[in-house]
Amino acid sequence: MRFGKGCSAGIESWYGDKGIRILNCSVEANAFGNETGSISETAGIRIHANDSLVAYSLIRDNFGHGIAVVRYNKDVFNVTITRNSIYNNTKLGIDLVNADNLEIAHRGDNVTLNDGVLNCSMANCGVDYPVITISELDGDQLYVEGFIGNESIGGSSNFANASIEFTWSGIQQMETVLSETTGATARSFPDTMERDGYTLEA
Ligand SMILES: [Ca+2]
Ligand SMILES: [Ca+2]
Repeated sequence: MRFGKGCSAGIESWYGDKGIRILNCSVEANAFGNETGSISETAGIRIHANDSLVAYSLIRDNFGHGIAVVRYNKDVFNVTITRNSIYNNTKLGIDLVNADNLEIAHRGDNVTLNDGVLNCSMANCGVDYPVITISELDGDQLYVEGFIGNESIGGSSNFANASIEFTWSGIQQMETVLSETTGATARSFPDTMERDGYTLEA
C-alpha cells in the first residue's frame, strides 16, 4: 500500500494503543504541509504506540524524519523497525523522540546521543545506535567496524545481543539487507561483506 504526499505524517499512530503493524508499504513525499504551505507535523511515519512493527517498507523523500518514535505523555517501547529501505528524508532515517511539548512531539528532537544504557523512560527504551568507526571498500568487499554504546567510551555490554542490519542504500527501490550481526560480539562488530551474493564472512 502506498502513502504519499500527505500534508503531515504519511502513516500516523498518535495515541494508538499498541500493536501497530506496518508491512510492505511505500511511504513517500509526505509532510510537505497543507494547501497554504503550513507545516506543523512531520515524518513519514509516526509511532506513538507500544509493541509496533515497521518492516519491509520503503520510506523515502519525506519532509522531516523517515520514522519518528515518539514518547509524549506516555511511554513508548518495544518498537521494532527492521528490513526497511529508508533514505533521502530531509532529517534522520529514524528519530527516537523524547518530547516534553507538542512542538517536539510533532517535529522530533534529532539525534539522541548514545549513553550506553537502556532506559524505558526514553523513547523505545533509549536504544543506542551503531557507531561505525571504519568502512572500507576493497573491490567487491566492504569491511565495516564499529560498536554500540557511548561514542566516547565504546561498546556497551547492554547491547551485547543486539542485531545490526547493513543495506546498500539508494540503489534499488527496496534495498537488500546485506548482513546481520548477532550474538555476544555485536557490541563491537567487524564484518566483511561481499556485494555479489551478499555474503557475510565474519
Ligand atoms: Ca532523537
Ligand atoms: Ca541509550
